[in-house]
Amino acid sequence: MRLSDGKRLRAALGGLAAMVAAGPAWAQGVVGAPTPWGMGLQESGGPIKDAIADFNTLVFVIIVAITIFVLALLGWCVWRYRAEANPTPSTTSHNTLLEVAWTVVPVLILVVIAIPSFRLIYYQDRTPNADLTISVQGRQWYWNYTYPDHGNFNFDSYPLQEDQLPANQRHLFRLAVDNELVIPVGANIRVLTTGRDVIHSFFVPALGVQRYTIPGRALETWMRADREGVYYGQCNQICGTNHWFMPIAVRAVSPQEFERWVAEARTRFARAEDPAPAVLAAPATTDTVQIAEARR
Ligand SMILES: [Cu+2]
Repeated sequence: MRLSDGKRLRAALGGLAAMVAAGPAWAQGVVGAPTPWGMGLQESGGPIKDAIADFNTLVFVIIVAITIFVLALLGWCVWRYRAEANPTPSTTSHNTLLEVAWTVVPVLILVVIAIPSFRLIYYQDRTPNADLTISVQGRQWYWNYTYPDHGNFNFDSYPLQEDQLPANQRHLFRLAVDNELVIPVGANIRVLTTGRDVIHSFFVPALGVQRYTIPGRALETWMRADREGVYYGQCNQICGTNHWFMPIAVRAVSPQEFERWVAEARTRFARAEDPAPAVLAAPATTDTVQIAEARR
């Protein structure tokens, strides 16, 4: 009996350890999402975010070092040159060596920041070897995704209302959508962005991707997810009344699962060629929820 109790305890502890290692149940499968009281950057899901995180660390170290140095210098001046210890104030107004130093040193620090900064800008700008292309269109107030390499099917992606989410996923309100943008894990995705009405911005922090979606203009960027899971983002260019409710969900799956999804999606979204229903032309004051529901 005791042995079986011990076994049960061990099994429970093992289960608990596995749960802790895997994160809370609601977060399983989720890789990129904001966390309560999160202070740092979101966990990285791919190479661009890794590069951004590295750059962030470099700049953070420099900032902390400068802050400590200035604070120490200030403290030393206050102490060393206080009136009590220094009754006759110095009348020094120039010091060539000091002036050269405090000009050259900041320039060097800026160069140290600028080189990796420019390298990062060009790295995230576009990929020279894209495995597939996805077109993203921002609309008031939802997203539309097209897969030109897979028969050009396209579909809309609307936010889910709070009561549409399972009870243990309510915290994903304002992040979860009905139709996620599905990508194969490990693939370099060329992302082309356009806008239909006003300027929006496609932003998925854990993948380190952000690009404006501008009407009448196609912009390019890229992303890659190295881990399977869901990466959440939001429109981050103020675009009207419902800007706050324009989430993005990117689901990274295995290449095999992606092929299966494509085959199914091509059938499911075959109606994509249909003209948009008239309800979309409703005035901006119409509740987007109603528009979203009418569209479904
Ligand atoms: Cu917006």
